[in-house]
Amino acid sequence: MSFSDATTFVPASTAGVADSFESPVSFKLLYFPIHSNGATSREILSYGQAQWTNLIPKDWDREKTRTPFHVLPVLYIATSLGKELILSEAGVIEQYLSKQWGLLGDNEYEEHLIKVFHSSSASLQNSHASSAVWVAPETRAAGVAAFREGALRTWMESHEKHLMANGNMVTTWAISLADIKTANVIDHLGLQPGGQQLIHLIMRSPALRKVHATVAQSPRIAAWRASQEYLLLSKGTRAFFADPTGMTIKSRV
Ligand SMILES: N[C@@H](CCC(=O)N[C@@H](CS)C(=O)NCC(=O)O)C(=O)O
Repeated sequence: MSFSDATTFVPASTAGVADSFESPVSFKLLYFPIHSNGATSREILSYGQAQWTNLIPKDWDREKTRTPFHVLPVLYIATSLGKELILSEAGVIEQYLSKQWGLLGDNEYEEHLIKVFHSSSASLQNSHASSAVWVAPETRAAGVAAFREGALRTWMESHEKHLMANGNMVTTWAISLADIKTANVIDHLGLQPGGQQLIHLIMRSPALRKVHATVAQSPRIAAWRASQEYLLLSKGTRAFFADPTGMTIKSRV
């Protein structure tokens, strides 16, 4: 399945599409054949039992200029009025999709608190990428150690503190975007070379362990994770991060 040209994607006027943006009919999520920055959107689409297609680039070098910022993910939204609207940027896509299925809490303040936790967990993944992934192979082990003792410990301690203060150790809004993102980042770290050591450390935190388990037990997310499509993405993620600087994502498609 192909995707539309989004070289420029912002309509001159949003007045005519605002309503239909709020009543999407189906979605296409374009991302590489790995979990990483596509994981949370795919899980939200599965949670929402959306009609959605998991699109993978066929020839990224040629296709990238047809995306808004020449990076993925990109979400294509088919609306009830027969229009196609396009969103870019992982965090924005995840927040838009979360709104469709009540994953942003019950009021404006809850919504912003959920976005705070979502942003903090997304930052942890970015911090891992800059210190332990996109580095020279000979400095990777030192980068992983610095990440584990620095950003990861700080994130764990602060999230544990907030989650414990919530009483039930999970965000009080049942399952939320924040929970899904946190669980996805934990799983992302686990798929890295030597990631089991990071998982071992994270699982020593009862609150984070509970968030991770709560998301895994959500029936529709569990069904997506049991699918062949998901298992292939896990395989692709492991293979890609085994040698991220040695081969481009494109050549693994
Ligand atoms: N600011 C963007 C960054 C997206 C990004 O860096 N995507 C990477 C994959 S995770 C990408 O498309 N890389 C391919 C390339 O640069 O050619 C977002 O948050 O979505």
